[in-house]
Amino acid sequence: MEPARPELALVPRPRRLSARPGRFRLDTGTRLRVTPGAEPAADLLRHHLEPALGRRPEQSPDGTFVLAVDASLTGLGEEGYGLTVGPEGVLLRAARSAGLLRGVQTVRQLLPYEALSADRAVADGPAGLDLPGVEITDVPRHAWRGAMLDVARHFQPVSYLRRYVDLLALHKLNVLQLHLTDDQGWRMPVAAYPRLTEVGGRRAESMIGPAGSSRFDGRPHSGAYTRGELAELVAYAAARGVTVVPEIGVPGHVRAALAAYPELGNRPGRRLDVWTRWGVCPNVLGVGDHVLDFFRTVLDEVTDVFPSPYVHIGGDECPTTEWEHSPAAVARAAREHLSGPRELHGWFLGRVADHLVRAGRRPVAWAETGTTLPLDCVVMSWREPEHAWAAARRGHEVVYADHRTTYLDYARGEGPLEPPGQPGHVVGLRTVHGLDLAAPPSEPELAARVLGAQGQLWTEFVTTPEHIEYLSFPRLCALAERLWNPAAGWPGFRARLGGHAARLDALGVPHATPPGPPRPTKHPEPPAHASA
Ligand code: TNX
Repeated sequence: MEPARPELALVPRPRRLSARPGRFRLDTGTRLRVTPGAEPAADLLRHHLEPALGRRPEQSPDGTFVLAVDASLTGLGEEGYGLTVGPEGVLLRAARSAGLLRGVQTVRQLLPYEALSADRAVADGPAGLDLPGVEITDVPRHAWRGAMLDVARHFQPVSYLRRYVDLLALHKLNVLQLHLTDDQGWRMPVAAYPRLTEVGGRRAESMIGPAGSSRFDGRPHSGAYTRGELAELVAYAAARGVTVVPEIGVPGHVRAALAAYPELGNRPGRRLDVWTRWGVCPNVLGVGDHVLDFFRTVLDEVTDVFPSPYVHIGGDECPTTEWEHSPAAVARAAREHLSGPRELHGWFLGRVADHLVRAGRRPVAWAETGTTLPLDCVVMSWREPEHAWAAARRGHEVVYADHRTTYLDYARGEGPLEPPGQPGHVVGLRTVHGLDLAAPPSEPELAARVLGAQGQLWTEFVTTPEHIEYLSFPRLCALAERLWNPAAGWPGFRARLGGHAARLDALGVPHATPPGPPRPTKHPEPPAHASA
């Protein structure tokens, strides 16, 4: 049953929810009672309540709004929580502090919509800041509920990434994969190799239109993060229960790195520019020991900055033609007892994956088929749903990222107002909501290897925050719901989205407004490479 009261139209829908009589009035006198372990959630709640209340709620041992971590609570797992709201008080409980962070987002959604817009205090207005009486017990179905943002094709500053993290957290999404490197740009600072961002962080211009077009915009595009900015983003996301998973792609999609350090390539004397086209670039990494050492150093910096247990190493779309024509690569393949240079792809990824495993991390890679990646890798399957199951059958853990259901760079619909985007499929809201992670009926044991799923926002055609948000919402609402509570059906989701749209409006998310023509991109100065 879908709740009849609009303020109970939560997205994602909680596992169990029942309305209770009465309401709790939050006002400037409301005090929080915070038990040990609940401080991070209390900080987040204070941060979100402050604009609407006009002041930060205080803490007191006899506060009526209780946030409690209670390790003896069973059945709630890492991220589950219980929430009881009645006229006398609020009790938010979880077995782990991550569960409380999810509960705080439920509290935010239960508040009057206008409380979400940070620009005015609403507590003293006629409507006050009421929470409807409710009893919720909520547990997510899947542990990996992600969104990938490609900041390599078009750079976005950390100030914007913080807002994106906030929007993910509101929907209880818990992974932001940052696609930091690609043919068209390198955004991750590496102290040992400053040219990666100095040279690899800027391209002369960008292709207009899809891969294979012949027109270019004539405008340089650049940007890179500082180490301090990334560390701060990681902390900001962690305070919201969001893990930032960095992606450094190898051995293909590396043209920006080749432009910065030609010795990484298969023809070290050749000078390449940072790619200005879209599509699959023929240039890939060489397979000498110095290339592996270079990327080990890069990954050491990455693991220093990003505490995420998972580190993505790319692995997609790697043409092997250069290796087939390179005597050094052919010799390497023979030395490694491979059947030929084509197998260097899996071999290269295996060396890089080993390095991460030794550093205590889990490598993640895009599946080209699901059957060729090193077994240590978590497999992100994007081409065919069947690849997810092929990988799971081999024993991989899997994150489902099928392009037909989760690619947010594809158009939302056929309408004439849809902005130009990646040609290919239309991924409508209902398609995303149709995401189905059920294991094949004859192999139920595979279900346990599916960590979850992720939406992908590739940004070849996406230059502005407005465009990012138009493509992300409400499709990420649908993804979040399927991953949190797959039992909730389409009609109920549609109905609840009506109310939820008012929350997105209050937050200024242009979920219904196609973005206008792209504005000229800014050209920030190259970043300082000092670490923070
Ligand atoms: C394929 S999916 C890619 C990306 C493109 C995307 C465009 C994947 C692992 N590689 O490099 O941006 O298609 O939809």
